[in-house]
Amino acid sequence: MGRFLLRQVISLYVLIISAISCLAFPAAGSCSPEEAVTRKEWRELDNLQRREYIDAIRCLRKRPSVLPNEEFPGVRDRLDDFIATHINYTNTIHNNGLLLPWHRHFLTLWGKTLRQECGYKGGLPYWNWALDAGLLSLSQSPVFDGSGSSLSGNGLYDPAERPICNTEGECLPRGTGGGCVYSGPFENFTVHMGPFNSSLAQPYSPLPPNAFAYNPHCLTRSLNPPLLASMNNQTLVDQMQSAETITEFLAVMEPSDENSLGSHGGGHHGVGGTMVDLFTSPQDPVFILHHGMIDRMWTQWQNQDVVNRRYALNGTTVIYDPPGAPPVTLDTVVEFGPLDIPRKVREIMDPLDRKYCYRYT
Ligand SMILES: *[C@@H]1O[C@H](CO)[C@@H](O)[C@H](O)[C@H]1NC(C)=O
Ligand SMILES: *[C@@H]1O[C@H](CO)[C@@H](O)[C@H](O)[C@H]1NC(C)=O
Ligand SMILES: *[C@@H]1O[C@H](CO)[C@@H](O)[C@H](O)[C@H]1NC(C)=O
Ligand SMILES: *[C@@H]1O[C@H](CO)[C@@H](O)[C@H](O)[C@H]1NC(C)=O
Ligand SMILES: *[C@@H]1O[C@H](CO)[C@@H](O)[C@H](O)[C@H]1NC(C)=O
Ligand SMILES: [Cu+2]
Repeated sequence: MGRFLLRQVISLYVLIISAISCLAFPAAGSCSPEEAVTRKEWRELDNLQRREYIDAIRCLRKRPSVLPNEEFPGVRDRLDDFIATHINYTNTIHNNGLLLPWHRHFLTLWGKTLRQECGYKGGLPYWNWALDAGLLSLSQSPVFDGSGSSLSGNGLYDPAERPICNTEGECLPRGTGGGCVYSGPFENFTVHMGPFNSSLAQPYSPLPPNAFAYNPHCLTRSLNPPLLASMNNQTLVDQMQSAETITEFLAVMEPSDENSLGSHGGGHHGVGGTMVDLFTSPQDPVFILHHGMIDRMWTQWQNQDVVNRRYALNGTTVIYDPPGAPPVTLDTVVEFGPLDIPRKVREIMDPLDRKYCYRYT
């Protein structure tokens, strides 16, 4: 009798404990595809939805930062918290095994902040660059047409724009702008940090000097259709989707060789200007949409074979995967500065995890 009672007490106890931990960790488990928020391509949003997203970004500019301005002079508002965080980790989250997981989480934190602090209701939009990779002029793209429901168009043509060259002295054909963005919602949009020389992005490098200095200047672009055509076209999308391993996928998306662009680099250089600065590129609003497409490519590749691909990783935690750098594992801890607690890579691998719960069209 007594033992029976004891067992009942124990099961009641277990019940209470699990109820409490359920409340404390409501994010545990996974959500169904039906519950998931759908992330759509920019063209799939109507003008009103596009403007809601644009307004939400403007709202971030009006919200106070979490990082203190005395310590981070370039951080003037909530958007800048994201920029400073990206600067801080640049040399550990690019051209290596962390590109995909780190940026997946960064995008989600961005979306969460838009919803919680700026009343944004939709899913994050993405930019399917393959739809624009055949255009002679990107002003034909709804993302860049310069209208009030675009993310603004080109930068002013700057005849003095310097070509971008790699460490082997090979230079990319210059883009069509180079100066300040002069149309659409982000005309004369002031950004606060950078630019930094890409030579500062090196394995084990310290942060650039004055990494968080205040240097107000306009958002610049230099749209480059031929570059986009060669790095972000549908053939390459198909090649990524038919990759057998994450290593093959990354070889197209973002080779760790610093002299090849991949589709990740192609999107950055195809937009040009601010987007080419490895440290501060999230200052261009199109950054989130470009990385949305990257995350979509990864998600779709993972979904083709969940058993073998959900937790597939390759590469290191140091930019350009130098020999001897620590390999990324599911237990690697990634940090997000003031934006979130540190996370294990394992937590970031599944978009249908409760803490994410999104899918792509
Ligand atoms: C942007 O700057 C240019 C040059 O200073 C100026 O002519 C134009 O009116 C500005 N546009 C807006 C919307 O402030
Ligand atoms: C970046 O630094 C490299 C090496 O110090 C230098 O050769 C190059 O001119 C710099 N580029 C810019 C745009 O300042
Ligand atoms: C896509 O880009 C690759 C690599 O630059 C190129 O070989 C291929 O011909 C391109 N495909 C199309 C359809 O433009
Ligand atoms: C990871 O990538 C390296 C270098 O590309 C390759 O040699 C290795 O086989 C890959 N490992 C896995 C598990 O794919
Ligand atoms: C920058 O990274 C360091 C080391 O990981 C961390 O302690 C610091 O909080 C980070 N700061 C920001 C602004 O992300
Ligand atoms: Cu990045």
